[in-house]
Amino acid sequence: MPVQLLDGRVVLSHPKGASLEVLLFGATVTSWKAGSHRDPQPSERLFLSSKAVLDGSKPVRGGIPIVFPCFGPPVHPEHSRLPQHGFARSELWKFDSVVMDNDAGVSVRLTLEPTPEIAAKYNRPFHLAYVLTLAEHQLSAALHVTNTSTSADFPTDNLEFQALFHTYILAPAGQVLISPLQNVRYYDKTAAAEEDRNLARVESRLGVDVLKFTDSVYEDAPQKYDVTWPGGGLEIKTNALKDVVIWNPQRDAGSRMADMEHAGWERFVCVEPGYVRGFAKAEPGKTWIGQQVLSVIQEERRIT
Ligand code: TA6
Repeated sequence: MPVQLLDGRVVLSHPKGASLEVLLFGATVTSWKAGSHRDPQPSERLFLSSKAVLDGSKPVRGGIPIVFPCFGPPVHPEHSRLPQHGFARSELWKFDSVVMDNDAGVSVRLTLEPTPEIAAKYNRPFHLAYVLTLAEHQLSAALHVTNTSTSADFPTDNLEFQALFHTYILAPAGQVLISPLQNVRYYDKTAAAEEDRNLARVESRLGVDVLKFTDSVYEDAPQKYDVTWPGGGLEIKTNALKDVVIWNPQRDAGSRMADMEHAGWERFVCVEPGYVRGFAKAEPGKTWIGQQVLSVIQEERRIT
C-alpha cells in the first residue's frame, strides 16, 4: 500500500523499501527511512526525540516541523499574536490527495486553510499546500503559500511571511560537518548581547561543526548543502529558500527542554533551509513555493 491514512498520520511506502510518516498535526514529517547504494536496507534519517509529544498538544520535537509565517519570535506587525515559529506546525492539516504513485515515487498533498482559531491570531487570507514526494533515496518537501486576497481590504495586498523547514537530521553531532558555508554572512543567536546577535559575521570554516551550542542564521546561502559524517551524510538542495539555520542546543540548552530525550543533542543536527532574513512576498492570487530536497549521499564525502 503506497499511501495509508492511519490514525492522524499518513504513511508513504516506496516500492523499493523507503518510507515516510507525516502527522496531520502540523504536517510534521516524523520519520523518513531510506537506504543507499552501499547499504540498500532503509534506515531512519531523521531524529525524533523519544520524549516528543505526538498528541497534538505541542509542536513535535524532531522530524521536519514547518515554520510559517514567522521564524523565531514574531517581528512583523501581522504576526504579533503568534507564537515562536508561527502556527503551521501546531495546526491540524487536511489530507488532500495522492499526487503520484509509481516506481519513480509516491507523493501526497496536505493543505491548511484559515480556521476561526487561526483567524483570531492571524487575520490574513492564505492557503497552504504541502507536497511530500518519496523516491528511493530522496525526500522532497515543497510548501506552497498562496495569497488568496482578492481585495484591497488590507493595508497592503501582498502576503509577507517567513518560512522554514526545521529539519532534525539524525547524525553524530560530534562528527558532523555542514558545507559549503565558508564566506557566507551569518548571525550568531547564541551571543549574550542583542547587539552581538544582530552583528553580521562571515563564516571562516570550510565545514561547520556543532561541537558547541550552535544557533546560526546564514543569509543568502548556497541553497545546496552537504551534511556529512564518517560513513554517512545527506545532501540538501533547495529552491526559494535563500537562508539556512544550523542549530544544536548541546547539553546546557538541550537538557532544559522537557521534550528533548536525554543526550538527544548528541544525535542530531538541525539544518533548516528557509526564508527567514526579511520576508517573502506573495501578491494577491499568487503562490510562492519553497522546496527542500533531501538525498542520501551515496559515497564517502569528507571535507578536508
Ligand atoms: O531554529 C533554531 C531555533 O530557532 C532555536 O533558536 C531554538 O529555539 C529552536 O529553533 C527550537 O525552537 P522550538 O520552538 O521548536 O523549541
